[in-house]
Amino acid sequence: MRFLHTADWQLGMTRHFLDADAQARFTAARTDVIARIGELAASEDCAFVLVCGDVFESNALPRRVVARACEALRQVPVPVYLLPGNHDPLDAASIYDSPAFLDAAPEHVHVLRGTEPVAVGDDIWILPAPWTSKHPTCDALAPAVTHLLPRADDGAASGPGEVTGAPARPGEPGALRIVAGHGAVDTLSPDAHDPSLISTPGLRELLEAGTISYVALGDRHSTTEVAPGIAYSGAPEVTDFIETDPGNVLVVDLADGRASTTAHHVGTWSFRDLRFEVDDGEDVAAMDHALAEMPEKSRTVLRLALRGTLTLTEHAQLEEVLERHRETFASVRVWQRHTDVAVHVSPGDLTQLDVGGFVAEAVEELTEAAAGEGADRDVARDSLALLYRLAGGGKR
Ligand SMILES: [Mn+2]
Repeated sequence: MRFLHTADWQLGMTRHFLDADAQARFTAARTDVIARIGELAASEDCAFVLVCGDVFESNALPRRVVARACEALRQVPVPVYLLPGNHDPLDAASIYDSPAFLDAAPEHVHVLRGTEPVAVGDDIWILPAPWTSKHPTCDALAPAVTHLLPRADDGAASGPGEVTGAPARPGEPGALRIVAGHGAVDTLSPDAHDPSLISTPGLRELLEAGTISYVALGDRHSTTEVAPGIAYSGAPEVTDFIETDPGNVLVVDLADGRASTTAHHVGTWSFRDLRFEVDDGEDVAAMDHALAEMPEKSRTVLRLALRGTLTLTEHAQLEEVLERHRETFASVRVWQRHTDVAVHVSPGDLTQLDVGGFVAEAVEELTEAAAGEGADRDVARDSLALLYRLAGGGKR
């Protein structure tokens, strides 16, 4: 038995560093990846697609985001199970209860609204743990795992028709049971006081005993194996710089009750942190070349850490290079916290500045301050760099 595990679609996500044009492409990419997931599910012979939370960026999104998501879901040729996560919890304002969703959701798309086991095949069960608020007060998986705790009449199996009453272990002893959850796990979270933290030792025991076959998780946007049989699929399209391995979905094989996963890259966007040492014009030209060589610029977001010392002329060249690449990349930002480019004034810089009168006097004063150690040194350097650009210096 095979299925496709994904999560954290974060449909409708906005990023402050994208301009309107890039944001529109980013938004479209998050929807377009759904069709590729559908194609992969078909080509890999997956029985269904399981989305482990944060399908939507929030419960309050423009109607068109939901409409386009439903339209994309329509193209997925297998059943799709959506688990509400912390971004789209099943609370009073749930997006899954909005007319936009209810009117447009295709019939083969199912929202995992409760913690009762859901039969998804011949003795194959999903044990869902949907979020019902943004701040759960207990282990996010506890409500689903309750069904697996030993019972007084342990050994008696219940059938598909009997799961709506008191919690019971679903299916025959050999049933395939997949836990679907969302949230941080104890072994990876730095916040030990988070009440929703998912405890892994119990899950590992259930896996080893064969009571469950796989724990499908969402929340962590990088593909991560927590332990054998417990995994985060990661987000199918990147959402942040901190992610180490985003853009994947997992095809999960369940054979003999054990799971094996294969990651497939489906993402089209990338967020890159780059560092450059810039100490002269050649360094700036090398950076220019490195950026020019990068592929898929319209879907690449850059954050640059720059270090070095440049003359006014070279600094103007740097600014020109950055501005030019901003035309083709989705975003090019200088990461101020990790950037330290000192600008100094060389005699050559000033001979290029064709200014006279009071401007020349100001340049002289600023040059003195820029060369000194006073508190106004940086302001003087920035002012000179600006003046230099405004006066048309450094044009090639
Ligand atoms: Mn998420």
